[in-house]
Amino acid sequence: MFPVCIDALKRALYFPVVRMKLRPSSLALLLLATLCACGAEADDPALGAASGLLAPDPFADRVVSFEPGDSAGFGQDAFPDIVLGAPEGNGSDAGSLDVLSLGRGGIIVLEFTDIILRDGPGPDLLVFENAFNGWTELGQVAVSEDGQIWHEWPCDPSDPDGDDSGCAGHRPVLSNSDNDLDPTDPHLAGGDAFDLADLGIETARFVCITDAGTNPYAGKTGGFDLDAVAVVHADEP
Ligand SMILES: [Ca+2]
Ligand SMILES: [Ca+2]
Ligand SMILES: [Ca+2]
Repeated sequence: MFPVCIDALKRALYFPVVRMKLRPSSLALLLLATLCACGAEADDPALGAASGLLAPDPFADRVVSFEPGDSAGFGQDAFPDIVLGAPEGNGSDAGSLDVLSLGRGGIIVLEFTDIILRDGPGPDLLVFENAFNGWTELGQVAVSEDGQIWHEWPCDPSDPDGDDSGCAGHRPVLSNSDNDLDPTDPHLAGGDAFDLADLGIETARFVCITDAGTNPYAGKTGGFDLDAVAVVHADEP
């Protein structure tokens, strides 16, 4: 069970996710994010072909709920599209701007509507933050089949530089819509990989990411910065 994710979904029944209005003060940030995104999103057929999954696409389809924490704000002008679709990684030396900052303790729940995440050999889910050059902001990841019963990968954020914390947000993101790096290949795409077998479950449709609460928080870019999530193994419903 993962109570914060259950609570987030319950609250979403009363406060459904809506697109946020553009604020003039955020135009510059939106421009930066747009330039980085380069226009590829969930329904881009070319990207699907590159990933080996013609249809449906391998990325999150819907944001079920988002509860920003303190020092969130960045990326909200382009929400929810900014966390749907392909990752827009900038490699090991720069972080993507195509991200949504969760803020301190922020929680986001995503859903796959046209595919079902399933357990295959090795990693099954990739989570893309914008880590680079040892600059890490970690988040805890949980999944659910029905949005009620949650299974979380153990996450210890006390060692942000260690790769074995179990959290997301360690590894730089290499794949983007301008290169040929398959965003569903754990060996090529970058990002942090998660295996359903470690949780003892076979399928999932919902992904919940919670800022670890131990990251830098300032301005509007605080905490875990979510770029995208992608399936490695999936079935059609
Ligand atoms: Ca697996
Ligand atoms: Ca970051
Ligand atoms: Ca993104």
